[in-house]
Amino acid sequence: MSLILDRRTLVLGMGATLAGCDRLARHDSVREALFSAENFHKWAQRSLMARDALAQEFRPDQISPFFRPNGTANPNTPGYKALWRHGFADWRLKVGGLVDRPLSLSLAQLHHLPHREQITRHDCVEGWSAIGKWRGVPLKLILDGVGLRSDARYIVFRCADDMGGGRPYYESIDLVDAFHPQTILAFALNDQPLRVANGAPLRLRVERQLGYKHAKYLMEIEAVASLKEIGGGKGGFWEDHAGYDWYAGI
Ligand SMILES: Nc1nc2c(c(=O)[nH]1)N[C@H]1C(S)=C(S)[C@@H](COP(=O)(O)O)O[C@H]1N2
Ligand SMILES: [Mo]
Repeated sequence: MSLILDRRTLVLGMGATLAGCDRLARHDSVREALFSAENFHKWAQRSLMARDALAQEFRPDQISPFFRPNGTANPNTPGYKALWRHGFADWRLKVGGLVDRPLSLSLAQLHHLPHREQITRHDCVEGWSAIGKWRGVPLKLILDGVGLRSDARYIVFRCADDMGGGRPYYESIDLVDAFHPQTILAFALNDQPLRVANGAPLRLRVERQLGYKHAKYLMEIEAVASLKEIGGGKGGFWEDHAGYDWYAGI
């Protein structure tokens, strides 16, 4: 299938491709890979949209009066409480892994980098949505700054909240989403510094994916070649513990 003109052509083209693959698809594992909902979803979304297509942005009058917190609403660990008590002046975002120049960034340093502002809708897998205005630093700026090595394939986010047994929340995205213009490290919601409930002092916004990908309480960003060694190997806390899809495109 070369040129994708519209949904109809896409479906027709796909039929032909799959018919050609019929012999191959008789093998169970190949069939599973070809037809798994997750792979299809990811492939279809990537094929139908330009890779840098923007998520919808909204008008200021559409902002939800209250941005409901979900998941951890306060990490409440001794370490986090100490950071909070000092207004996050001692907090640092570590950026490392497969990069040329690892970094440690303070909130003040992040405030001095170029910002992006976007009014977007957050969709939680549990069935609620909220529109909020986010301000933060494009992740691309940080990744360009540290210099990704050529073997880096994913960006992993580690958070301050303890999900049990000392395991922090974590998430990961691929480089397409990492360099997407609306992927930002947000420190403000609706013109206020991020509240603890919404992920203070810094959280990820990755606007074309569901809520659980938007890691709150960021502590560390790591560039990796594979997700196999991260947590249970599926790339995120809920992916590992509840079977959520790693690619949660909306
Ligand atoms: N560190 C951390 N990040 C997290 C979560 C969490 O529990 N801990 N919950 C996720 C889920 S399921 C959602 S819907 C959003 C909720 O963001 P909000 O609290 O700002 O509404 O954060 C996501 N990021
Ligand atoms: Mo969620």
